[in-house]
Amino acid sequence: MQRQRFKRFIHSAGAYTVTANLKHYIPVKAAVIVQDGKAADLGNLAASGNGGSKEGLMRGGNVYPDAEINIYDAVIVGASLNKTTPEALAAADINGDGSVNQADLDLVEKNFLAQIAN
Ligand SMILES: [Ca+2]
Ligand SMILES: [Ca+2]
Repeated sequence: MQRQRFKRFIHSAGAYTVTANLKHYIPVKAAVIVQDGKAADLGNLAASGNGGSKEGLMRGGNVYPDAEINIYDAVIVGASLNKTTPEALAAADINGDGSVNQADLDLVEKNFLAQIAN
């Protein structure tokens, strides 16, 4: 997982959707209303309500740290399914919920599919 912080920006008044795309991570996006001449604070763009994790991190899937999401990542998560050892959690608990389960494998799949769609 990777923490992304965004500071304030000033733009023309209106409603915007701000999207963060980072290679190997599932995009997050948030709606923001900008008032004329005022700065808009996005807060944590990777908050859970924007598609990020409950810790406010972008969700990834690149657990085998090569240049892509592929079968190696799925194998690592699959081999750690239902394990709660510190090693398994460090290696494959992608969403940081304290267990390695289908949700983590789903993140690998979702990120893999997003990657090949781009
Ligand atoms: Ca990988
Ligand atoms: Ca998990």
